[in-house]
Amino acid sequence: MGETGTDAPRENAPLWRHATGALALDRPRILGIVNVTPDSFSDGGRILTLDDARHHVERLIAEGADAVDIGGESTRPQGARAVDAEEEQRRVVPLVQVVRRDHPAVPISVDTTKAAVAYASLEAGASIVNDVSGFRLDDAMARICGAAGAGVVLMHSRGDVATMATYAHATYGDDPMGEVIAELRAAVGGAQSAGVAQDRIVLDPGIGFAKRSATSIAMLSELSRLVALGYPVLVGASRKRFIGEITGVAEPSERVAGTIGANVAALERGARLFRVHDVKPSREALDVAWAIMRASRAADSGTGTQAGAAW
Ligand code: HH2
Repeated sequence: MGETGTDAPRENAPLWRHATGALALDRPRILGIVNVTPDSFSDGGRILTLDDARHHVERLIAEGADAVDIGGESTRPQGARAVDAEEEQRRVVPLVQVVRRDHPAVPISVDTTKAAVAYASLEAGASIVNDVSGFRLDDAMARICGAAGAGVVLMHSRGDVATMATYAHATYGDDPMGEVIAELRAAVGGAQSAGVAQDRIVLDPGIGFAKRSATSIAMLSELSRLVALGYPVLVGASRKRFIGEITGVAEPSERVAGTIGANVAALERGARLFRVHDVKPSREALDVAWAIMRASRAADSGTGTQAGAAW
């Protein structure tokens, strides 16, 4: 799967280093979502036991996930219920242990805003900490990730866990991407001064987090501005509300085609990491789009012209 040892990277491809190895970003990489929560917006309550979770992980990996992203606390738009660190650890850590044992080469990301959960997960073999607060909500997070050499996803959001996926803080001036970039730059500065190395950091514009649909669309359309900062970019558009508003598909689990549209547009603008629920169709779509992008690049270099996208 995604480990460099088993999957030789192209020369000069950026590497995302993390606590158990490195992921070569020489092609689109997929993080398959594992929500071990009773209340997630699109798939909450579907994984109730450790065995359910194991089977779900098996399926994501078989379908082509490069890593899995395990979350034990929902941020659902209709007001998430905050979970204490003990309960979140009880949901997440046993699964991290099992996946690490069954799939030693697969990077495990843990979706948490709490340093205690991150610490216990990294001890149990996790590779990456995906913090939807961009290290805003727990002062100890950056230090713990730095000390463990974890890969980190710094996602843009505003507010706390209960409000970050609502519109309570969705107020922007005439350049929302400029504001998101400024806030993510501050997150990067904080992470680096607490000891997180530059080559561990991935940025995420936070689709749907403190953003109305028009702002989420602007994040994707102007994604190359975020890519230009020089950090790998991850996009989490999967099944989200803006897709429902564009397509009229009310049921989140039926927003697969819309998700793919968003992800292919993001790939063309320089995103290399995609957090998705539906791995198989996403894998196929991203691989086809990537093959076309690479062929255009080869054709452009043959004629001496510059390819437009940064890859
Ligand atoms: N979105 C969600 C959760 N975690 N992490 C990153 N890096 N980027 C995202 O866009 C992102 C994320 C929300 O989606 P989901 O996990 O499906 O729902 P819930 O928060 O209700 O569990």
